[in-house]
Amino acid sequence: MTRMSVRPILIHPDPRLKKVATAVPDLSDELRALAEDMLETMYDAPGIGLAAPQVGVLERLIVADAVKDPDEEPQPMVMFNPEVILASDETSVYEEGCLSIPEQFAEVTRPAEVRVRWIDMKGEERESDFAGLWATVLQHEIDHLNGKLFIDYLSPMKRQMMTRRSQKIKRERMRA
Ligand code: K1U
Ligand code: ZN
Repeated sequence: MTRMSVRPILIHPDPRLKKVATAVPDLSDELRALAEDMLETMYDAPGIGLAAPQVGVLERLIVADAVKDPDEEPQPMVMFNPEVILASDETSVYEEGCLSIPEQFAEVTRPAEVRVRWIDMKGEERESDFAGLWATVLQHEIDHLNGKLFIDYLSPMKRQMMTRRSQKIKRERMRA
């Protein structure tokens, strides 16, 4: 068995975070190992989601675990080629964060419920409905696969402010 590892997370601005990721044609041991590394990276951060472009891999793969309560059983999810196939008219507002835009949060409005179709770790097609934090996180992660960040939903002025702050944090982390 190969050992899982924590991978470095790209910090905005980075051109790789603005690209559209490519669909995964077939599952391979390499892709499954990437998924395991991404789960390890997400839990280590800590975060409740992570998309492959955030670790510099431009393929359509996301991981998530929206169980925030440490007393509850973790629910790691791995999704290859995830797609929102149905979204509710009803919306919800959540104060989102992003591991690629550290230490910054802003309210984003999204559909409250979504139906997602994806390929699981066994290579099987799955479909399920998600609500609450799960719906928010999965939409945020699928946006990453399309080169979209949560700050793209904000006003140009707020987006510029958060980009500058992220750039400063990125420089400080590179010097450290
Ligand atoms: O995609 C990412 O950058 C991960 C991001 C996911 C996300 C959070 C909130 C709303 C939408 C999407 C994060 O995980 S940021 C960190 C975070 O929210 C968190 C960290 C530890 C415990 C609980 C939450
Ligand atoms: Zn993010």
